[in-house]
Amino acid sequence: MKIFVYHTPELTPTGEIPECAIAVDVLRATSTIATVLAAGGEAVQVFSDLNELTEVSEQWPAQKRLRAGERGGGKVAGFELGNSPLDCTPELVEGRRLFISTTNGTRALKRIEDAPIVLAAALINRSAVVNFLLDKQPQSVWIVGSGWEGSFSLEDTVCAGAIAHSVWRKTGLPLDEIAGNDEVTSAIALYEQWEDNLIGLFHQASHGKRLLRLECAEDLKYCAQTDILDVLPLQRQPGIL
Ligand code: 3SL
Repeated sequence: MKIFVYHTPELTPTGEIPECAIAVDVLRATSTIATVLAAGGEAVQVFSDLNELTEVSEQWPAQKRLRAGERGGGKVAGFELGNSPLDCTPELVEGRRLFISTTNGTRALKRIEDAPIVLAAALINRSAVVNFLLDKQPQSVWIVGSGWEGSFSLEDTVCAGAIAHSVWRKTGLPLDEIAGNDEVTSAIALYEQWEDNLIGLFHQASHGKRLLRLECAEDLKYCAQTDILDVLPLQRQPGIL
């Protein structure tokens, strides 16, 4: 298995797809997706465009759907939810489909949706993703950070490093047999530096600071936890996990 890390969807190679592609948006889209599925959500359907989300979700029974929209960290007017995983309680989401569009995370998922295997990963479900990789042994794996509007993000890179580090340690292979590009080695180094203080890293991160200004400190704490949900958000058809 060769792992490649790309810091943003824009940095992924064009004209090729890996056997397995993993979208990461720790703050907060993939943390929210994992939470919804762990809480019994029927599925999560992702959209880049808010109007398309509204049109498609209207064809779904009202009592069986939830609409989540985030732009600039805030909730989109008229939607039931923004993008806080803490709002996604079993009481609210069980048996319902979440239709969601966020600034960066859902764009990353849309970018990789043509890969044969597509996953959504966050720190909270890291081990479920790693166990899947070790079991299926895909030849090529892309871990794609969502970043923020095309730029690098610490929180997505540290999660990519957490996944790659765990695969590396569990296989016992030399790092250069696992690392497909230099970004993998640097993501692992970032993870090794911060693994005992991920919340501290989030407080350094520009998007972490943005969310703190929006009074989302509890979201940061929740998303900084590792391996708390045994859930594998696996795409069943393009855009639907
Ligand atoms: O960019 C995104 O997709 C979001 O996850 C951003 S936020 O954490 O909801 O602000």
